[in-house]
Amino acid sequence: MRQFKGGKIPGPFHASMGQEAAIVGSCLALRIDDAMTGTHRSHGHPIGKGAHLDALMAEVMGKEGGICKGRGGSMHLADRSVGIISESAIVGGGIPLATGCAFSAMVRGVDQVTLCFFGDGAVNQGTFHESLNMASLWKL
Ligand SMILES: Cc1ncc(C[n+]2csc(CCOP(=O)(O)OP(=O)(O)O)c2C)c(N)n1
Repeated sequence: MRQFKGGKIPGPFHASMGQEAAIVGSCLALRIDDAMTGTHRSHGHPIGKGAHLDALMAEVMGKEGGICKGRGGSMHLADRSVGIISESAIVGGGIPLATGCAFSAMVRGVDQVTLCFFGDGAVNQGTFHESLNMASLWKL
């Protein structure tokens, strides 16, 4: 937050302070090859999944050395090397991606788990209801 106020972080900045326990509790149960999707606020989540802090911080600051070469910024910390398939500013956007990822694991016959983070606001989105419907039908 200090860096943002000091003008070091480009674009908007949505802190995930206060969400640490949920991140640690859920990510510790995952393997590195398990998948995860996050939101506009998912800063601590890649850390929980095992991402390297220097490349993560470089991404938040929009630098070339970042996990997405600084093109994604703080709302798109998708570190594929630790299984994060998407972090997105589109509220509810990660839920169908997580459903598709879980479907892919089922088709491939692997025991890979997909963890999907979203805020309570996303529950009001069609993607939430559609994705849960499909997940239930396909028994994901
Ligand atoms: C599809 C979509 N609609 C609206 C917005 C504008 N928007 C950005 S954050 C936000 C609130 C999200 O609430 P919640 O999912 O509970 O997350 P929080 O920021 O409260 O942690 C909204 C409506 C958006 N980014 N995407």
